[in-house]
Amino acid sequence: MKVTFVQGPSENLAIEYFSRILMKEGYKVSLIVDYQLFDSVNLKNNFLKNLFDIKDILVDQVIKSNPDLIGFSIFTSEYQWALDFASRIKKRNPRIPIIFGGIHPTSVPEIVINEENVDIVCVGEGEQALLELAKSINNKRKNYNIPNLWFKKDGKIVKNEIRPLIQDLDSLPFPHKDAFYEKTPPFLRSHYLIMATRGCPFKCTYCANHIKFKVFAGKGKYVRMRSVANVMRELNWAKKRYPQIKMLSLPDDILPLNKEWMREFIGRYKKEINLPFLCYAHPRNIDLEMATLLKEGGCFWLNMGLQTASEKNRLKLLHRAESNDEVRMAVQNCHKVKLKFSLDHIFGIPYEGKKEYVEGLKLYNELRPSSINAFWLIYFPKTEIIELGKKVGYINKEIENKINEGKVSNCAVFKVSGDDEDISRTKEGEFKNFALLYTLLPVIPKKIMDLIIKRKWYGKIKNVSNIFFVLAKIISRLSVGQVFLYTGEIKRIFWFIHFVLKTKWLYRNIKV
Ligand code: B12
Repeated sequence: MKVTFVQGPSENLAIEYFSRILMKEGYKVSLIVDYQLFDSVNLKNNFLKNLFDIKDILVDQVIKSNPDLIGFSIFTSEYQWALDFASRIKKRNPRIPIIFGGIHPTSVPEIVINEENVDIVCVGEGEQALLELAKSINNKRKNYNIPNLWFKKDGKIVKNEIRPLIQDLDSLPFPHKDAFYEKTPPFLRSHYLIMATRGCPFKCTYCANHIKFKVFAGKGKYVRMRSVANVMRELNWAKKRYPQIKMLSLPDDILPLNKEWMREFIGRYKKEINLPFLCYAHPRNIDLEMATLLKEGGCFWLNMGLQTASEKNRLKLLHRAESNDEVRMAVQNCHKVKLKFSLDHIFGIPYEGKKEYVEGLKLYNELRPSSINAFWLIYFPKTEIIELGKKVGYINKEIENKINEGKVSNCAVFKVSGDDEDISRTKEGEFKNFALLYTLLPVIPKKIMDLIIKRKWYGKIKNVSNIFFVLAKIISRLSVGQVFLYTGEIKRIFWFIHFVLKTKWLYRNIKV
């Protein structure tokens, strides 16, 4: 029994967990990575994309890996890519079942299961479901009653119930990192990806969490944490196995969920691992003790969402209850202990406009974060904010269908190509000046910003081209010593180009 996973260029923890679980049961796994050169959320160009497209070669590799099951783990941004890939596989061999799982199929399973080239959909957590599916395929006895899975059977769709959420995260084995590490050069393995939690206590209207919260209602506690001992065991194992690791990324929705946990974690982390790390938090979690713990533990970057300067809109439109004073406290605490932090801001929130963006300039100039991530609102399938988008007329039924099919741009930074749907960006030109100013604000002295606000100079910047955004981003990263993010990205692209060209050459000349 063999499962082959197909994935885009980002390391994927779900695939790493599944690989370990399947291997422990004696099943074989393999991973085919499509580097999607010039076809990613933030870097898209149709000419270059076609030039570096090796999908058919990769499909050949999938078929040659001789799988009994093929799995895709999908965000909305990857859905169309995955459908294209699946259709190419089916053309070569229609008999191998294909399963789609991840946040996109969990949000809109009824759309995904109706796709011609998708046989099975996983709604929610995949660990147990995939294992049971592999067993049934291995035993040559088709089992259509596996909780969390939807099947196609005799022209009908079998929808199984959702199984209880995994409560004891420590019961999971450590992710099989080698799956991805074998496909990447050593310099890309210096950044260790690990999650200590599952779930988030907040239900922001633009985020996928409230969808999962609904899907898993009545299926056990939604917000779960691994024990500190379990996380430390993984980190100590990883440090020994991958000595090249230079930093850690903990992209949990909110890492500092529990103070006791953080005290214990940071205490051990400092002693046993002592590498810089980045993580995400909610302003309400960052009191002085937490900021101090993070700083002392080696957190070199903390990211928090604010999304709008208007307290009223934050609560009413986004369902975020933190007040501006609470945000001020969190920010002051970070400044006090010299913890670098960024704040996320969303442009294009329905009912917001120039008035709120000017309010934002004032608030951010008072808070002076290390960096501001100015994003355009992306509407993800089934998120509550879609209803607001409909009310203000940005979204109609046709656009909603496109959102559900992953056919609108998922680039939060700027519009990537002309044929992408515009939605909230219809007024992009009008708001671009603010986005540029927000990005540059941390490097502009406070007094000059005050002057720009007082004299309303923000109104003078118009029709900013994307290149200025890129430059502004680079300047803001340079100012906080994060150039390595760009050098890393450039190295990554060159390595991918080299890999793709080598693969093409080998296929043409040696027919591997
Ligand atoms: C880590 C992370 C990243 C990482 C790694 C991405 C990756 N490829 O794994 C990075 C930083 C690269 C990233 C980037 C982006 N991300 Co992100 N990311 C996350 C985060 C925080 C954790 C995901 C994770 O690894 N979870 C741990 C694994 C084990 O659990 P899981 O993903 O929930 O999967 C479970 C089930 O879905 C299922 N399952 C998953 N895959 C499969 C496959 C099969 C075959 C089966 C059977 C089951 C199954 O089983 C899993 C385990 O139970 C989530 C938020 C969250 N808490 O989930 C956002 C999230 C997934 N990201 C999101 C977004 C929007 C993005 C970006 C588009 C942002 C942007 N505009 O640039 C990019 C897109 C990158 C891309 N490749 O297209 C959204 C996706 C919304 C959507 N509808 O698509 C999320 C949900 C955040 C949110 N709050 O809304 N992200």
